[in-house]
Amino acid sequence: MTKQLTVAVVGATGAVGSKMLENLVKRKFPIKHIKFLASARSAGKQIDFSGQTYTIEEATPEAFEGVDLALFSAGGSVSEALAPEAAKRGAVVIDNTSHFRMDPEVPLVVPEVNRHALKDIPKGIIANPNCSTIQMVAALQPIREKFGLTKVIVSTYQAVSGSGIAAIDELKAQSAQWEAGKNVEATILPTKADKKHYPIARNVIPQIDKFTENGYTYEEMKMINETKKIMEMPALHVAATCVRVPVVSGHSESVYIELEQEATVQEIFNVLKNAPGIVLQDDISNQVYPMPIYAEGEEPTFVGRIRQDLDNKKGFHMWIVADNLLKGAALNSIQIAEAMLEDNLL
Ligand code: NAP
Ligand code: 3JN
Repeated sequence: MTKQLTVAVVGATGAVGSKMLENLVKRKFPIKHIKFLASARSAGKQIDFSGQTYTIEEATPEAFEGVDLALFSAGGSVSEALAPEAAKRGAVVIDNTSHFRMDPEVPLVVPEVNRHALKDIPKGIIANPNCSTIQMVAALQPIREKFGLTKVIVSTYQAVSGSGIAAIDELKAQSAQWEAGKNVEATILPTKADKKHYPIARNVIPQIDKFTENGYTYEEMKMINETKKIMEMPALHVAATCVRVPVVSGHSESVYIELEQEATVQEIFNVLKNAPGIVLQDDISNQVYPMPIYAEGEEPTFVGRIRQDLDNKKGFHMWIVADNLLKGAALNSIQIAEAMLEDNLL
């Protein structure tokens, strides 16, 4: 019989947390007892889960007593403060924030790519990568296994849901303001903390997260550093440009790769057709290619528009799309927990 777990969802009222709850039910995750944790603002409010109504609790260290599995998506500072408290009380933590991702003692896991890393969790914490990184490495790993990989250059087209519920609401409000001929109000993007805010309706914004000192944004540096860590390829050349687009859910990526060995488009099709978690959507004669509107609510990572570079036989271009709140966040976290259960690590 499958082990039944006591699960805590931290950030249960958020964009990622609500997808966690939906997918725990959808995937029939073995739950004995579940706790819904959020900020003091939400404590005492009601939340529906699997046909029943529960009360949200404030996330405190004591809330993790008796918890086997804690799924965190309430921001880096909450994870910094509370993930070690949960782990100290015996919970396995799967953290969706960037706080622990580059810690050498914390595995950063996409199960299709580096499931083996789950065997060693010295801090009791596993990090879930950034959404844009997950879908890219899921698609690149099977290609890398067959042909080797030396370089990755990616430009992203990221949906507003990556920036939380408030950003989804803002895109919807701005679209309505445009339609009504009213002034468009911008208060959230590119980041809440920045001095300037730009509209996202009818716009694209070439900034996700704040700028680092080298001119790349934190989102871009996450993609660069996390890709190298997950693929265990510190010398891989990676560059990223991350862009916000007026799409509610589903991140898209234009990716250029260089392989160690020569390959054909047909050989890459053959590899991706059999790859776990990947759906090949590439039939240009019938205009078949991945698009975020069709990826929303779906579990796989979709890949299409695969072309050989015209000047480099080892160079290939492709288009990768996935639901950023599912494979990019909640689903990947649940798949990590499922893999641990299967391997008797939880
Ligand atoms: P969101 O929609 O704004 O939700 C934030 C959640 O965090 C809410 O449940 C909120 O509870 C809770 N929270 C805020 N402050 C808290 C506190 N002091 N203590 C406990 N809970 C608190 O944001 P989201 O899009 O779900 O993202 C949440 C976090 O997930 C992000 O900050 C990021 O670290 C991570 N994330 C990861 C990815 C990824 O790429 N893997 C993608 C998106 C987000 P209240 O309702 O009570 O305020
Ligand atoms: O903007 C996106 O599309 C993805 C955003 C992810 C995110 C948002 C706020 C904080 C993260 C993340 O997971 O990298 C964080 C964080 O640094 O924890």
